[in-house]
Amino acid sequence: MPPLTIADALVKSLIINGCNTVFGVPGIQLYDLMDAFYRESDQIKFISTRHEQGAGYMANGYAHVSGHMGALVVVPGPGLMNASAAIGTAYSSSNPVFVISGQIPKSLIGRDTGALHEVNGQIKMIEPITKWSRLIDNPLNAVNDIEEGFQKIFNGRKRPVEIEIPTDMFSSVIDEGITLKRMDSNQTFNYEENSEMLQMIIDAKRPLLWVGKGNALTSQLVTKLSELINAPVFVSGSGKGMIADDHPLSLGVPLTTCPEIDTLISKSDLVIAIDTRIPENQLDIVKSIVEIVPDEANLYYRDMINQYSMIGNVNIVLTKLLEEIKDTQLNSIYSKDEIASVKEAIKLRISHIEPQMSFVRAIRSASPKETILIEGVNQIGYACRMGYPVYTHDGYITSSYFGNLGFAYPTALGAKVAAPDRPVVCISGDGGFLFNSQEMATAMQYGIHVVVVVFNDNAYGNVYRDQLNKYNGRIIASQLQNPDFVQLAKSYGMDAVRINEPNELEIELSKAIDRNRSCLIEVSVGMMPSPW
Ligand SMILES: Cc1ncc(C[n+]2csc(CCOP(=O)(O)OP(=O)(O)O)c2C)c(N)n1
Ligand SMILES: [Mg+2]
Repeated sequence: MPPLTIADALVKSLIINGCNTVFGVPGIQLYDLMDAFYRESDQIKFISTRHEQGAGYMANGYAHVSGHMGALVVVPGPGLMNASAAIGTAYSSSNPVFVISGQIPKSLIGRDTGALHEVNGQIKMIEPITKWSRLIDNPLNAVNDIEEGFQKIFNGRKRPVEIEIPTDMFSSVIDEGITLKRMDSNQTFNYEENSEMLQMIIDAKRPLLWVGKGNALTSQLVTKLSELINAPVFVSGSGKGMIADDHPLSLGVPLTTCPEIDTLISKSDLVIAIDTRIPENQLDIVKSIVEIVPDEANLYYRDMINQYSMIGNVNIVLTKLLEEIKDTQLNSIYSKDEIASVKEAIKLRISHIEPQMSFVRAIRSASPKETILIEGVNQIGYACRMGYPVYTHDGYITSSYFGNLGFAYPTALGAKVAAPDRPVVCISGDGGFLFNSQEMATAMQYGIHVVVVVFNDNAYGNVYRDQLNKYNGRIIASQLQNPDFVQLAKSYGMDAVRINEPNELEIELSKAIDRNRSCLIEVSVGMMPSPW
């Protein structure tokens, strides 16, 4: 057998740790790594994209839906920088993406010689958007370093990690006695230390759950907890679907324009925040928080309210919590009618957002329950966040607090790779779509069939509207001249159609989902009112 190199060890470790797909763009610093991928190509697939940002978003969408991890391979410098908006999105969305970046030759690092793709201090650049990063430049430690990367990605908050390997190190031979290991989650939780918080939950008369993103088990546990303690449930955008939206206790993403919601929050004596941060503009009406978080307590609201933190694997904490309280007399005093009337008030408020809600209803009725919807940063996307009901824990993907244009379409492609049997629908604006429309080529090359709905108002529409309304019509840099989207999509070999009305959208989307082929639906729209 030929000796094992760092490149081989890395590719084999990816496989051992359950990764069967990587996204990326090759380049000269990665040639030895690419050759190692070639040797294992029956076990791990390399999806080559048309821009590193596209690859990063695909890894993000893949991580979100697979519940495991996404993997991204990029050349150093511009490759990693191109991917950085996507890595930042994965960071903000708590999606685990294993980033593998090349590096310039070991002897040149830090010398500022102008080596191809050099960014002097590259690792510092990536630090704020990864939970851990490491330059691997010593064959003696390489396997330990790689294993530490997997250990970090599987434990605590799920966020990107990055390793970077100098181009001349990939072919370095590692000790042949080394066995590559599968890493696992090893988080524990000391329940006794948290008994005070348990009592607070038992005592609460008006508990409220506020839930961020989690996996299928988190969703089951959250639903059980809400039923057991009779607590209404708010979710963050990324948490949509953690409790099915047709559940009587589900109140969706808390609108800031609904007085009934403000009243409910301000009358609550305890908010139980499950892996989420309470939006700052709603924090001032919250009295007390018990939060369940995987890593560190959220410090930013500590000075403003009573805050208690249970830190540990969220599913372990919730399982213990349910065991402890299942035979206890609880104190929640909500009546069914009270919660139902808040639900009704929310529905009414959302129904006034037009024309957006007519499109949202059309999208929902055309999409089977198990559909995965990707909410782009556009006017229909904002309305979806408020009014598109979700029934599965992973049925809705946002860009979280990054809120970045361009994330939606490639993220949708990554989601489809992870869930090939489920419909995936991407909601985009004309502005956002052209940030990464080149990935239509990747979709067709690899047969990744999502439906993208492009709402075309020939504008960065919400910017345009704000300039019109808030800046007295001083329109600057917000009008767009677009290509013919239908022709553009067809030139890639996709199905494409242009329509105007919500009822046409329902028909065309339903047909496109049934065909399970790549499709672009352009919807011509005009200016829309603010939903806020
Ligand atoms: C990366 C990035 N750049 C700029 C913005 C600022 N921004 C927010 S929404 C928006 C306009 C979006 O236009 P479009 O995708 O056409 O959607 P529309 O508002 O027209 O519905 C812009 C420029 C952003 N959110 N992200
Ligand atoms: Mg637009």
